[in-house]
Amino acid sequence: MQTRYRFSFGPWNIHEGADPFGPAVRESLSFADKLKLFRPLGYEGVQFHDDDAVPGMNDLDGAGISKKAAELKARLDGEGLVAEFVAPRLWEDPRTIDGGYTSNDPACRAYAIERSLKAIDIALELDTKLIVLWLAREGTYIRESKDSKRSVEYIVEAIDRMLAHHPDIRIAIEPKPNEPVDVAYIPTTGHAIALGHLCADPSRVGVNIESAHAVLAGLDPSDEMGFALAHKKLFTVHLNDQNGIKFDEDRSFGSIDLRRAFNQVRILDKHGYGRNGEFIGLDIKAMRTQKLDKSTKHLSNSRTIFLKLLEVVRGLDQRTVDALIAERDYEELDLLIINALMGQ
Ligand code: XLS
Ligand code: MG
Repeated sequence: MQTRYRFSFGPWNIHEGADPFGPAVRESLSFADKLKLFRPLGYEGVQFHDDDAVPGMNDLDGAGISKKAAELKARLDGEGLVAEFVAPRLWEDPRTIDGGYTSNDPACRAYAIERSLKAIDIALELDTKLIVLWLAREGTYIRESKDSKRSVEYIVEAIDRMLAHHPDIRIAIEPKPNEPVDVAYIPTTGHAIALGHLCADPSRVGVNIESAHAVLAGLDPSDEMGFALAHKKLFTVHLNDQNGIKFDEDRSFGSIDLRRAFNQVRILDKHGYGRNGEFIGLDIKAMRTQKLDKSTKHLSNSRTIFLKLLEVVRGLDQRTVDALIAERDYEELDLLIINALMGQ
């Protein structure tokens, strides 16, 4: 039976084009307007940062947060959308300047944990049990500023608090090797999976693999996905593309290296990713040069590219592939794949 894929993205993927060297170049769309775009673009899942879901959450008490989240759930229902995950945004508040869970200031560490527990409360109201943890500032600019062993223990303590907060929530760690910090403590899929085994309930800790983050670590995203699949840890994905080891580009899926994208689709489809409700999540940004009225093409294009690559994957003559593998004729297999990608 073939998987029918469902697609998701986050409201931050419709973006005003600001970068570290220049301001916004497109007007902001309201959150309500963004929500209306999902279905026409072919997406049914919404990825949330906690404060995308409940703006101003730091100023609300538990009841206030739940009420706002319940209102959002009704709006999602009205648009025919579901929440895929909620991610605590632990990188903008002044209390997270030196990291969240690994901050050297105990009050800041306490804030990061409290904020994460509130993100779980929001997720439960939105009827999702998946929490994504991008550990943006859990790392250092200079090694001497923190103790790397103690930092890993702090992250484990924070995750254990989250796991204890609700018995059904699952945590997908999104590894990234650098940016915004110089060096992150959980840079790769392997680190994230190993970290999960230090936690109180490893079965509820997995990964969100972002293609670009794997490339930034000098790794192949499809092999990272295979590693996670072998561990039954691929809770979700952030597909996109990345032109080499530089700043995080979040380019449209397949737009830089089509064969690398093909191999991600191949490994996901071959091993039944999506059959337990996992989404094909995108994490992509329109180029800064794109005009406002055409600034969602990266979303439709990425989905189209995924589905076209899926046709290529499923259209391969597996007997020929197997015969070439048996012959160890990888030169011919190479040409066969390239021809398939060129539509021949
Ligand atoms: C940033 C992250 C993004 C979200 C989730 O690189 O890719 O996934 O912010 O927290
Ligand atoms: Mg991401």
